[in-house]
Amino acid sequence: MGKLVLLRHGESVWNAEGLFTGWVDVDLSATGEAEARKGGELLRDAGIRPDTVHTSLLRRAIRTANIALDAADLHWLPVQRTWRLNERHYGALQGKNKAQTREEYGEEQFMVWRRSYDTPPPPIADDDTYSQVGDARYADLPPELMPRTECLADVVDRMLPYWYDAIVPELSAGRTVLVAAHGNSLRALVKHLDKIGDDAISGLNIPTGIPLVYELNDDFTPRKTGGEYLDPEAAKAAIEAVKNQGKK
Ligand code: DG2
Repeated sequence: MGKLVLLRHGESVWNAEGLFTGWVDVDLSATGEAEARKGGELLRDAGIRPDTVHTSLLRRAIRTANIALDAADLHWLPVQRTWRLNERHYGALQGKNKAQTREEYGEEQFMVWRRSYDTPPPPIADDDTYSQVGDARYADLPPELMPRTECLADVVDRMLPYWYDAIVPELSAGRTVLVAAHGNSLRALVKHLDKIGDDAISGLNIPTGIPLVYELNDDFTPRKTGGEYLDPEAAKAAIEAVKNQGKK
């Protein structure tokens, strides 16, 4: 059985500004680029050598994989990209400031939108500046699958087919697989791997740029629940920071 390495992209410019991002295709900040490089160095230093790479269709995950692989001298690895690893579509919240949203709607509603399992934010209008309707990269997506908003349950539903069809066969063949994706698409995958309940998943946060390694049993259950961050101390602090986003 191969190894699974999960990597949330480095800090994006909208992470730095405290904005809900979702499917908006923002770039990495300079800090995010440095985090991605560090992520690659952590892989290299731990002697973890992915055989294949999977990313979302979003620049922040694509560039993170490129930068990390370059740092690990693995820039030549084969890569597959899919909308199924995209960040959760944040609906009408895309482009909105997290702290202002929390202030306007209150902590409870803010956290329902951010972390509840099955309540999506209000849908985004097709003519909103931050809508992805009409974006060429989603041209092959059947129109009825194009999200206008998503809750985490929706992400689990659209991510799992890719997990079973594209990633599981590679792991079964003994390959080490790197998945470069997002806070919430990785929360969906970790929920599945660690069998985290619908309520408990609200407490899970994934830090930017720190590889999380899962050794798997033959039935794809993790040898160690929660996997292992390659820099556990940095992960602890960064997880706390993600948790507290939107608080002043
Ligand atoms: C963040 C996650 O996604 O935000 O969409 O704003 O991982 O692509 O930066 P990412 C966003 P939270 O759900 O943690 O607020």
